[in-house]
Parts: sequence; C-alpha cells; structure tokens
Amino acid sequence: MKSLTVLFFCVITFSVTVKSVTAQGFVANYDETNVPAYNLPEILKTNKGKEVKTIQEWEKKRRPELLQIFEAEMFGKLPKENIKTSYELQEINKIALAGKAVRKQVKITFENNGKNAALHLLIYLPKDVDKPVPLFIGANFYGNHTTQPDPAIVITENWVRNNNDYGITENKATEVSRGVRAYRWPVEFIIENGYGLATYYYGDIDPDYDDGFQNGIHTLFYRKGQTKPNDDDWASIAAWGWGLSSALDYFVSDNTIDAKKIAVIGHSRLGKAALHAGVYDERFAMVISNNSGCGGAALSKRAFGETVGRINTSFPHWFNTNFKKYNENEAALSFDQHMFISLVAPRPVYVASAVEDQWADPKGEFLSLQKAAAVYKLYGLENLSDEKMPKVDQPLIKGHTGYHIRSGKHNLLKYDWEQYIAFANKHLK
Ligand code: GTR
Repeated sequence: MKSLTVLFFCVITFSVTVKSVTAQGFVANYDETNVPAYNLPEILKTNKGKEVKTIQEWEKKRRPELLQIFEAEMFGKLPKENIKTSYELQEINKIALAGKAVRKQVKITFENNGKNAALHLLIYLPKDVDKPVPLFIGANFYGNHTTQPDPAIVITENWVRNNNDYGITENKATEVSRGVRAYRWPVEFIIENGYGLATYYYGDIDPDYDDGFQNGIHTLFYRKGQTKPNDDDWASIAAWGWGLSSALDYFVSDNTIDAKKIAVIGHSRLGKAALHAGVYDERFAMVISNNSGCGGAALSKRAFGETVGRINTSFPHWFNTNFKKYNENEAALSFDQHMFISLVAPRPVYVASAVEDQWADPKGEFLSLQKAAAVYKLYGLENLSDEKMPKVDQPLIKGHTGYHIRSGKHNLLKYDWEQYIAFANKHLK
C-alpha cells in the first residue's frame, strides 16, 4: 500500500512538473476550440467610429491613424532625424557566381552624436542586362558570409548568436559558418529570373539580445542625457526595418538597381521587420512575410501558439514598452495585425506559413491577410478576401495578395522563393 501511495504521488508530481517545466509559466494553446472569442477591430472605421468609404478617406485619415497606433503601442516611433550617412563600395566582382552575376559589397556608415554604426550590404545582380534590375532585399540572421559559400564575402565583426552547428562561440562569427545558410538564399535561381538579391546582417543595426539598447543604432539618436528609448520609441523590430529602408536609400543612388521595384522580404522575426519596413516606407514596391507569426502577420487576439505575453517575455527588446501592457491581455488591443498588413495596400503583399510552424499560427496569418484585403478591395484591386484558406502546398495568388502554407517546418526554402518569384513576375516586371 505504501509503495502504491508513493507511486501515485510520483505520477502526480511528474505530470505537474512536466507541465510547468515545458511551460515555464506558459502553456501555448494549439487547440482551435480553445481560441478565445474575439472581436477584430475594424480596419475601415476611424477611431471615432466613422466608416471609411473612399480611397481618400483611407489615405488621409484612417491610414495615418493606424500608423500612429502601431507606433505608439507596439513597434515604437521611428526617429525623425536624418543622420549623416555615407556609402562606400568596398568590393565589386563582375564575374561572381561563375560569371553569372555581379557582386557588390557596400558599407553604409551612419554617424551622429559622436557615435557611428555600419550596415554591410551584400548585393548580387544579374549580368548583361540593359536596364536597372528589380531586386529582393532581406536581412539575415548570422552574417552575410552565411548566405553564400563565396570566400570573398566579408565576415561580420559584430555580435552573433552562438550556434554550435555553425561553429559560433563567444558570439563571434568565423570561416566555419561561411555558406551555412545558403539554402535560404537561392541566389542563382533569383538571378536567372532577372532579379537582384541584397541582404544585410541584422546585428549590424541592433544586436538581438536585451542590452537595454546600449549597443545598437538607437544610441546614435539619444538626446543629451538620454540613456534608453522612451516608452513609445522604437525597439529592435523597427530598427531592423529601418535598416532595410537604409538599404533602399542606397539603391536609389545605384543606377544598376531599379529602386522603384524593390521587394522587401523576411523570415520569422525578420519577417516582422520586413512587414514593418514595407508599412512605414512606401517606397517598397512589394512586401513578403515568411512565417512571421506573432507580432508579424498572425492575429494576436487568437492567442494561438506564441502570445503577446510570451513574445514580450522572451524578447523584451523587440517591441516598445507600451506593448507590454497587452501581456496576457490581448482582448484589450484596439488593433491587430490584419490592420498592420492592410497598411501595405495598394502595394502587393504575400504572406506564407508552414504547416509544422504552429507556433506562428498559420491560420491566424491567413485570416489576418484575408481581413487586410478589405483595403485592396477599396482600391478596386483583385484580392483573396473571398477565398478559403488553401490546402498545404497549394499557393493562392489573387491579384495583389498571395498566400501559401508549405509542408514542413519554420524555415525559408526554395519552394517559398518559387512562389515569391511568381508573384513578383506579376507585379514587378
Ligand atoms: C521564435 C519567436 C518567433 C520567431 C522566431 C524566429 O523564438 O518566438 O516569434 O520570431 O523565433 O525569429 O526565428
């Protein structure tokens, strides 16, 4: 009897422990029937409750209202100040990729308040073309040298996340990680289709850890005596988006690139940054969110997979301080991510999910895009607002909106790029 009681006790303790250990105070919901009842705030209704019926009302009144809400409550205000910026073409190779491409490495230096920071752009362009080319730009996670095995690519000296598989220890990148992420950047395929590809290491702009904003681009904008951003100021996602816009500033100055045909793309946290860049910088001609999930394309109010509380706890530096008040409190949000996507309109937008990436809530990503399509409708543009969520590996491109859910995991694969190229062929050629 005694041993039975002990066994019973053990089982109870074990199951309780398993729950709390996996959760560390948080249990993700993956059950559709447990999604809370929620009301999505209306995109086409002003803060005062007036219906938005014309493009003019959208552009003059509602869009600015929404931009302001997302700034104040989530991503933070971007700096208004124009700081000293210079470009240095550090390297050009006209026979890169076995003679198929031109490779450029451009260093963009920012200076302000006696401080400086540098963004290193790696660019591949198709060869023998007679006009400026359209191009995809996306930030990368481990350094430019990880995106291609090419030995001429400069290795970043900035902080990089440790990764045993990539031989990164003590937060320093080395030769070992050259090309390890090449599968995410199918440059030959992109070039063959007539597009350029550009990337920068996101840590050039802000290291991805909670350093109290002491090391990244934010410090260049501090006023006298200021030591951290204000509660409604920009945090890291907005800063990485700002880096993408700075790259676009460079493209404008490079006459081999068609700066009016730039697609901004990003995966995961960098998908959030790509959306941010596309929303706040209307010069981007197309926006692509790959598996961006919570704080990106997915609806927060569904609280499916990653939640607001969870993301703000794991990554306190991604969003501004004001956003923390929605932790465990999505119901209090007067906005949601369908509104954020809608701010891309009328420019084409593509959202992609992966079926094994439930953490990012594929259904919430699709619903968000579907609701955002209301603004495309207002512009009289074809969109997927009346479509059902497509089946796995059956991409749905309808006019200015595109969506797919790929089989497999959270990742950016050639399959995803194939869809983005098809979408770009419709809109950027
Ligand atoms: C996860 C995070 C997601 C997503 C992802 C990534 O840990 O919870 O929101 O951004 O990282 O960027 O790979």
